Amino acid sequence: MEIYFAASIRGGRDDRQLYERLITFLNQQHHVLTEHIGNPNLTANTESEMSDQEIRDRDVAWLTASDVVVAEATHPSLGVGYELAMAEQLKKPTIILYRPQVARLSAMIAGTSFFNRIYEYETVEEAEKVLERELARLK
Ligand code: 6IA
Repeated sequence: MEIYFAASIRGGRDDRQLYERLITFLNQQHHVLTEHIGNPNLTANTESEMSDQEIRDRDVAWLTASDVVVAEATHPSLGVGYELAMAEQLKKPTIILYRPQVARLSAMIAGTSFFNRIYEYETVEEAEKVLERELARLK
């Protein structure tokens, strides 16, 4: 399946290694359209050759083309919130993962009934198990 993986960039890169690990895991059986999210060279302040409008338009095209959206939503990010609202509009199957020990999920996400695949986890192994199970169900 084509997966749109969403996670914080300018919102902060504290969980960058976790994103990379989840993307590598997803790519074993699927195709992640947004591999750059795990890129160590992509910091919150990295200058891009693309304009913000080009980035936004490309991401919206990928989101539209994807089969499923996976969001690691522990670290608050305006971009991820925007993408999740768009996933709801487009009725994309959406898996949302977050670590409650680190942060509470926004009520705007937790309170949206369309998002019926919201999962808490602690370890990356737990997150991988959830992803494997949920993606198998969505196939
Ligand atoms: O507000 P944030 O930057 O945290 O938003 C992150 C989310 O928006 C991710 O899920 C991405 O899909 C999308 N996004 C935001 N910025 C970019 C980007 N470059 N490239 C691709 N997707 C993005 C930003 C410029 C960079 C060189 C810092």
